[in-house]
Amino acid sequence: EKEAALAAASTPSDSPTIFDKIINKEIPANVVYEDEKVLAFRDINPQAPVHILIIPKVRDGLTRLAKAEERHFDILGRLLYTAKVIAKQEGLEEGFRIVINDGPKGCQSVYHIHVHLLGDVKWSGLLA
Ligand code: DGP
Repeated sequence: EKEAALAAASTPSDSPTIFDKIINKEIPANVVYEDEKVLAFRDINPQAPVHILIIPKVRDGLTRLAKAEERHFDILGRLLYTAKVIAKQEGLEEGFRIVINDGPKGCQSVYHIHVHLLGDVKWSGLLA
């Protein structure tokens, strides 16, 4: 599992990602939540019965959590708050898992920060 996740990780980059195409509706996604700042959609390769990605609509330098600065405090809070809202919407009353992968050694593959919301998780390991 860990080796597969590390193999999927890619080199950090400031280039636009596939998530911009989802934000701009150039490619389809199963959107579960949207407001003016945040978009959330189902992961194309789900690791749990509920697996949703929550992203800022404007990346503003947040390719990864390691790039966070004070100006990002609001959006970082919104991403987590939105995870809670969606968890309720998805009926995850008994709990859920939040994951943020950072960088090549943190299994990150898409360099537009995103929060993974996982529900009905069966596996108890650390990786999604
Ligand atoms: P990470 O490894 O933390 O960078 O997670 C990136 C996730 O993005 C991974 O779980 C698969 C998902 N993903 C990649 N491309 C697409 C896509 O085009 N659509 C959707 N819905 N998810 C995608």
